[in-house]
Amino acid sequence: MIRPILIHPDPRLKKQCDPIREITADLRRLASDMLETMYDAPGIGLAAPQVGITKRLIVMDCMKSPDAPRPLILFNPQVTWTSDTLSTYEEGCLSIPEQYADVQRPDRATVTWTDETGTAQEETFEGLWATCVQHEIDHLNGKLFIDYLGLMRRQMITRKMEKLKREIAREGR
Ligand code: K2U
Ligand code: ZN
Repeated sequence: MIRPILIHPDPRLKKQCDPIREITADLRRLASDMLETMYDAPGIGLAAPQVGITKRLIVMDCMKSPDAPRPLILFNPQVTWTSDTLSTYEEGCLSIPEQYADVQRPDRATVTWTDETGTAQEETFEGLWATCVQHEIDHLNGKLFIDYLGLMRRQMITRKMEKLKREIAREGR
């Protein structure tokens, strides 16, 4: 099912998420709900804290082409290597709607994780996948892309999100 995505500021988006000890049916259901929620947004990545679950789980599909989706479910993802070379991408975030800013990150990252079958995986991502996986793993450590911006820019975006949340709350009444 499609789950509501938390909007910044929210304490659950700033938490250090808990490691997953056992891949249960509930966690596999959460992962499939997260993929459904991500495609609906639409997005190319989503982290569990964004749907209010502060556990170390992310999903991604930076599909190369629309007819070749490649949904990935990553439990306890860890970056084990990053390139010295950096790339800049104009990032957004489903928890900070309509705000975009250039963020510089290593252009390649090696990640290890456990997949939904319980199998250990390792892959070196590059391009948009590298940007996306680092953006999602930041979410598991309570870090948002606006944390890479200057204080003024971050405060301006946070104030815009607080206004948006007030408007959503008024609509809801
Ligand atoms: O984590 C999220 O909020 C989903 C992010 C993932 C992402 C952000 C920046 C750069 C790459 C991935 C996005 O909102 S998904 C939306 C999107 C779609 C296409 C390209 C970039 C971002
Ligand atoms: Zn995000």
